[in-house]
Amino acid sequence: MAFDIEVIKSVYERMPERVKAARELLGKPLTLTEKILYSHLWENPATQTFGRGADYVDFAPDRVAMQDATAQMALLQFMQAGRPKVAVPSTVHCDHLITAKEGAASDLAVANNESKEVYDFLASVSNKYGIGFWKPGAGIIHQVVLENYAFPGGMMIGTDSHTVNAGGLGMIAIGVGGADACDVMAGLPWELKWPKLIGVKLTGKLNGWCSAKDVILKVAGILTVKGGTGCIVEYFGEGATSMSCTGKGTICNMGAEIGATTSTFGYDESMERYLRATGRADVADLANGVKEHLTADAEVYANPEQYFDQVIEIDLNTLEPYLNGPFTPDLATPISKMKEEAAKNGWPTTVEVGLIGSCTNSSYEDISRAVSLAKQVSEKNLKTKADYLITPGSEQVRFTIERDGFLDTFNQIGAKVFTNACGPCIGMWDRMGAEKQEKNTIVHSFNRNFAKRADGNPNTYAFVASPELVTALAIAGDLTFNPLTDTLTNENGEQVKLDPPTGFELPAKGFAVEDAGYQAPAADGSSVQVAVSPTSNRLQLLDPFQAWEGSDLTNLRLLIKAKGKCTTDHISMAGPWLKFRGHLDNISDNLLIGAINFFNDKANEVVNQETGKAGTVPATQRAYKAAGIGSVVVGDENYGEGSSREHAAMEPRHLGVRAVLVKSFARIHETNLKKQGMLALTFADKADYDKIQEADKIDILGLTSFAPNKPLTMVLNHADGSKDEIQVNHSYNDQQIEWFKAGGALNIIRKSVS
Ligand code: MIC
Ligand code: SF4
Repeated sequence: MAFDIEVIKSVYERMPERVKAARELLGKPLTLTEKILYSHLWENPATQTFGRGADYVDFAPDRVAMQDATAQMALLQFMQAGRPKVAVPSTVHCDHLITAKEGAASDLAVANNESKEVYDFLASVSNKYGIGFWKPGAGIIHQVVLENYAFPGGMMIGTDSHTVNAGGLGMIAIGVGGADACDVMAGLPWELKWPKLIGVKLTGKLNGWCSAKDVILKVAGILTVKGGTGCIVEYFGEGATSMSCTGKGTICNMGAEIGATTSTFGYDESMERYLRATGRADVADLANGVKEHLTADAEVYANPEQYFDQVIEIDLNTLEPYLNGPFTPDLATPISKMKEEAAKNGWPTTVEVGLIGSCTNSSYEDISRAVSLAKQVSEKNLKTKADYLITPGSEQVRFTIERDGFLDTFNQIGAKVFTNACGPCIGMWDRMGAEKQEKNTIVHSFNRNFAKRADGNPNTYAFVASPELVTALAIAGDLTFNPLTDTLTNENGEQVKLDPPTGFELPAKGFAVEDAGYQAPAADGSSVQVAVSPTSNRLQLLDPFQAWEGSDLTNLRLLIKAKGKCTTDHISMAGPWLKFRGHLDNISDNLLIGAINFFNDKANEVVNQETGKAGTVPATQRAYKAAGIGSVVVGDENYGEGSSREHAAMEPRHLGVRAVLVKSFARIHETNLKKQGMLALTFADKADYDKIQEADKIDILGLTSFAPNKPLTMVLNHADGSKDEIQVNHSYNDQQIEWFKAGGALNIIRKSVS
């Protein structure tokens, strides 16, 4: 039986009437997205319609998922909310803290030892508050959620940007910061700006070398890393229904890379097959009973232009495999153009390592298709040129692919299998020689390829592709090898061509697993003790942030004016810093160390304007804090792109930064800043970015009458005595302004409890 089947039942019971009411209210046919959103409103029935991209709306999500690197902060906050138990089903997944080095068995043992304190903390908090706990080695959060918890028509939030993966099973699943998760677990509504809707019509059918990954790689090329901001993407058409459920998951998962709030697909037979194969026939039967509510009304898909804000059409019959990168996931190059592009841009073309797996591409289908290529190595007397590494997404997938002989085939081409965890995808990869910082190329089936992300080397050129293409390029050892047209020279000196990949949507013998790694919480956790040592360097209880002083902010210093791309990896790097995710003061030592200073083009070097001396960003900010001086961070477009990690908002808050002023924000990061009581501001005129000078003293005026839709004023007092006054916008609503005034949203929950 599926977990929490009662929750699913009650969602399906109320769905028909809520969908009907929404259809009447809107007076038009509904998209799937609208059906799910309207049936999850905090207040039902809906009495008003909501403006897309305009209104903030309260929702009641069905569940919460957290991964270990973000759960620590989420749960440290939840512990302060004073509730005995989580209000909705919630889970914790230990997947981010395991370094990939030697291989699964020994790496897992090292992590269990190194991170024991954190795992024990997460296990005991989970036990106490009724949270399901997935142990290290059980798998990556999103794969485990897809296999066990996701259900068509449901709504969930998760403290990881790739929570959106569950859209593959027809959910509205959204990545959030830990403070948002804390609200929902505490039984409070969850707020989101009503999204705009992008429809993607998939015609034709995937064939040959193309896979679901290529659909999202192409979409990323079209929409770019910020094109989906504020939008939910709904996929439909014959190309959608003919694709596997896990393929849909891949598309939704990587939808985080276009900034989309989430992506989803209507319920269809592929989802039903997947539910049954993963032991959830009960969910499939229930879903079949409300089928028509789990997809859009027919009129919508027949005339999408009338119902979506933007429509994109992709013909799967003519789609080509893509390679996206380097350094950004939206630089999309079809494989047939790679030779030309690589030469033009001077990208190194020898592929050193091919990596498959991760939360977005480790389904049975993905692995079986990659294995069909690995098999050809011996059949065609080839030799694999690059290293080949695999991170399975879950123990269930790993156990099943081992049983079916796939791991043996991979072993024959010299593959190394890492723990079922994030590993290299999040910089937890002890790659030999990376410290030499040599220019090199890797190809992987992960989501993100920002500089330094996989191995810490800024000169690693990482390209994202399907597991099939990654395997072919690893065999060839050449980024410009086009398996559709090119041949390889085998060990006998003959020219051979790789046959297109083939695979299985689901295992013919069914999935199998001996120990999935799940630990159920205590029925009554009230006597469970949660201990945090005051001398720990991994965990630190949170002190409340100070409330707003009630006046305008004056004489602030510019901490850094960041130039160009500034993702959450630049603001709060992962990899070696993941170990401090439960200790706010320690992790604050990575604040903005990856951001490029506009004034010297260097990372992690700014001038302390009080002393005139150059120093690192965290040290300079600590000096301002010690002197009681607030500061401002200035950034470019899509600031805070990438992860949901709220550390990127809590660190500046903890160290005394008062405002972040940028050309535009990524959604999750903007909310995280607001939640933590920071000022998240945007330039009314983007050209004003150029007016910010290094030694400015900055005032923020208008805070005593801070109100929705009313811009604030920033005065830039330049060192030469001149000044500029600029208008800065914000998107705070009344409630968010209260968070600012209280010094953070948590201070309000805390107050309501005490
Ligand atoms: C990522 O893919 O960047 C991560 C690591 O999963 C993050 C979460 C984190 O930083 O802990 C995400 O995507 O939200
Ligand atoms: Fe883990 Fe990578 Fe997936 Fe993030 S994208 S959850 S780091 S596997």
